[in-house]
Amino acid sequence: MNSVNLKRTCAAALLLAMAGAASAAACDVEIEGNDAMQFNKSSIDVPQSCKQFTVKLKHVGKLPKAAMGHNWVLTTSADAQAVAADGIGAGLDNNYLKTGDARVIAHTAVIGGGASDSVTFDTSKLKADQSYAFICSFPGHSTLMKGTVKLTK
Ligand SMILES: [Cu+2]
Repeated sequence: MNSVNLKRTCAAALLLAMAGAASAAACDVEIEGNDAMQFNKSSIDVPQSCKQFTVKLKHVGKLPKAAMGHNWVLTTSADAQAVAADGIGAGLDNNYLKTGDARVIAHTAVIGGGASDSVTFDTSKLKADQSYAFICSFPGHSTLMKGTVKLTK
């Protein structure tokens, strides 16, 4: 094979690899929380083709979890604010979530600056016709730290 053909072959292989990466659904996502009480995403798509989906939460700030802790909590949109309100009394040790709260579909631990945590859930827990939300249930955070979750094809 001459070098021109070799280059063409390599380019074709690269294109095929890129096409493969684009069509395969990503079954995980990373989301960041910061010291300004913000997530860096306002929506997350969960592909139906994934059996399980993983959310990795990274706290890119410096403040400790007692002052600026963040978690990632998945509920239906209708339940989100009530879950946050009921979580306030649960305290940091319970990740600001009422113990055994059946409205919580998935959640990470509350983490502080520099830390990460992840949660993996079965996508069968989500219905295509239902609207879902994610929040941080640290007291006072869910008004700013929230977004939507959608099951996508
Ligand atoms: Cu938070």
